[in-house]
Amino acid sequence: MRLSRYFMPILKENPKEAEIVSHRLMLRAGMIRQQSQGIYSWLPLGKRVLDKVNAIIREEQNRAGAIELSMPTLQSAELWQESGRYDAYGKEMLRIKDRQDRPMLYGPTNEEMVTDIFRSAVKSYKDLPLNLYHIQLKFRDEIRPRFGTMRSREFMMKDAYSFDLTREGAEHSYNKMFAAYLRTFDRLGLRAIPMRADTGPIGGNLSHEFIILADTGESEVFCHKDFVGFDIPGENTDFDSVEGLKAIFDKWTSLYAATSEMHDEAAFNAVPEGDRLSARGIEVGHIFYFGTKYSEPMGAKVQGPDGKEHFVHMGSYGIGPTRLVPAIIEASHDDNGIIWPASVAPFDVVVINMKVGDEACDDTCELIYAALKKAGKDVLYDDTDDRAGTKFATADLIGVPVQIIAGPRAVANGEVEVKDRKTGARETMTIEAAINRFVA
Ligand code: 5CA
Repeated sequence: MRLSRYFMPILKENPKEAEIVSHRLMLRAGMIRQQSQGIYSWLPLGKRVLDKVNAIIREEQNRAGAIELSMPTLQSAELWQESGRYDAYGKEMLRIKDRQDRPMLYGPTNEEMVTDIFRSAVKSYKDLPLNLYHIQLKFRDEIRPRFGTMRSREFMMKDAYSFDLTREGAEHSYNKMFAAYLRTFDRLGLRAIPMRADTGPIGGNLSHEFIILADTGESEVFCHKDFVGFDIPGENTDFDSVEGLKAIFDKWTSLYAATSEMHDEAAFNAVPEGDRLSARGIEVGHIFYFGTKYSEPMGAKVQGPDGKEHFVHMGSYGIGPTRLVPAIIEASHDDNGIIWPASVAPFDVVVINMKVGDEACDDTCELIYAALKKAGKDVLYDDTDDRAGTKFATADLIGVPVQIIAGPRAVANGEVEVKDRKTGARETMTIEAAINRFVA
């Protein structure tokens, strides 16, 4: 991508409305724009990061055996009347009437709709277990939308829904998502700690929130500090192994960890004082087991091996991609801007032409740009006529992991400078060596 032809509206000044660093940096880097309170456009740079986050979420959901579909944002009120949640959900639900005066709503979550899909097609235990997910916009008319896309009214959610014949089966489905979440957040460069949590309007009594520790987090959390060093389940995790996944779940729930709603002071005080971690955190995921709460009122049942009909046991599993992007920034930035983990960086590398119009600089940059693109890298080429200082500041602000800097003096020697955004380390090397770092 040539920056001169891209759309990346950088702000020079710090936006006054932004209270936390991620919101400030997302606005300054031209990643998002507020359209009305708590409703955002994702501008091209932001969209790239969001897509990469979603790609990782999707890979790990698929690895754990979940199957992707797509459900609409608008839902009919009837479904919610069946489950009894239409009235119970309250003011957070945006209610709409269509031209025939039929009550509709902008979905805050999809338990009812997915249960309806399930009951229309699945009749036998032989088709279980089943886990269906989508990555879709949601709307919750939050009283206090704030911190940009961290807590917005329209936001994206990966929501998965599992169906099993028995409680034991449902627990295995829960453990699959539990392990998938540990892997997902790790691949996003985050350390998320599962904590016992309140279930709120979703319901049930088994639930974990996945929390990232951050000073700007909205939740107050308490946990054993050893969680910070626990091993993440590997790529070869066997998601069909009931014992294997149970062992992962048991290990990750063996020490104290709770959000303030579930906090038990006495249990926390039993943790040796030096091991106690009391901090603020950001909830990036939340998983629930709620048994037959929706399947019973909505009549979602299957025939079991005993020939009888059984209401299915369900769970739901959410991750907030549009919250994850600012959460990653909260965890990874410095005074100059964002520092993206390579896995979600909007570009792998930025090529900075320090003297556009200088033949040697132009040729060198074009050569590097073409070679890296050919190697399948996402490359941003700063070919604008901005001052070098402005280009450096922009490259640091948008947080691309590697900068290749081509200035007249180095280029005259057949060299460029390669800067690591995270460490700030600069290395002068031949043009060929710079390319080979990515191609090899
Ligand atoms: N149906 C269940 C799970 S699929 C559910 O709705 N769970 S939830 O309410 O906990 O939301 C799941 C995730 O969505 C949260 O962990 C959070 O990451 C994200 N999320 C929830 N509300 C917001 C919001 N207002 N802004 C941004 N992300 C949000």
